[in-house]
Amino acid sequence: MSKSLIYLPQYIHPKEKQQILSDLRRLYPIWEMRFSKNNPPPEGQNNRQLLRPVYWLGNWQFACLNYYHPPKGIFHRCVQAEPFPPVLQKIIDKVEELVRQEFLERDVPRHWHLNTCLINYYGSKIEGDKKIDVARVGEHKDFEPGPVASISFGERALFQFVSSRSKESTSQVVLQQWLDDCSLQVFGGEKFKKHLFHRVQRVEKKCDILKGFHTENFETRRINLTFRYVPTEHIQELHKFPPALQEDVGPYVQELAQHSDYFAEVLAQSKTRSVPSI
Ligand SMILES: O=C(O)CCC(=O)C(=O)O
Repeated sequence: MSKSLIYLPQYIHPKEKQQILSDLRRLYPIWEMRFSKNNPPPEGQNNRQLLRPVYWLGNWQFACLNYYHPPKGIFHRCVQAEPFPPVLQKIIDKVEELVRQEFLERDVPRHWHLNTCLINYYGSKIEGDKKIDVARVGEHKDFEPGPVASISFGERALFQFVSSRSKESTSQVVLQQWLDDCSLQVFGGEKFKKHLFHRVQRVEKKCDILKGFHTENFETRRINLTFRYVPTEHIQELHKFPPALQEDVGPYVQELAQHSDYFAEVLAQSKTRSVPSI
């Protein structure tokens, strides 16, 4: 029978885990703000920092560019970014095969392939001598077309699919799943991708801290990688973005460029090759 939700514990082999975590230890995740000068918060809202440091591979969807959101929000949302390290690419090739075998054809768009990866770091913020647990994600949908695949490392997380909240009632949990270390979850289709929202309610605290990641003032206890598909024509080099948007993401790119040759080149190109506004 075809599926639209898969959960496979121990999908990642311990050797692959070791290699992936060592690749991730070379990255310097950043803290993004939700809004920016040219994309200010809506009336009555303040700008805010995301609850966790993040890193993106394949293409970077900066929060202040409002994420990829078809049908209207498709241009100037996805900045071309670093490729997946080889071990991840190999795993993702296998996941794509699994999806093509198991999912209904109508739930897998033409040209679908997992070319985008959001790396979320879950844990506690360290402020002076206080630790503030921020290991959660509020209910939302992922708007990239087709199935989304998710790989987890570290402490297990309580992941929930929920029906949307209305004015009268809070959201109802339709299905929940603990996502374990080394597990793979894939979801797609009308119900899990289009209709329901999903959220991470909490991450266990069994003192299994993940060490050696460049998450400043932050104690990481879970790392989750979600793989998505953005049509390649909607992924653009930063120097082709409108100057105002380049200005908004400029500080983040500068920060990334301090530790990434790739983003150092992106920064150089955005200084020399940008098309001036008319
Ligand atoms: O951490 C997870 O398991 C899910 C993350 C998530 O919902 C997302 O990246 O959109």
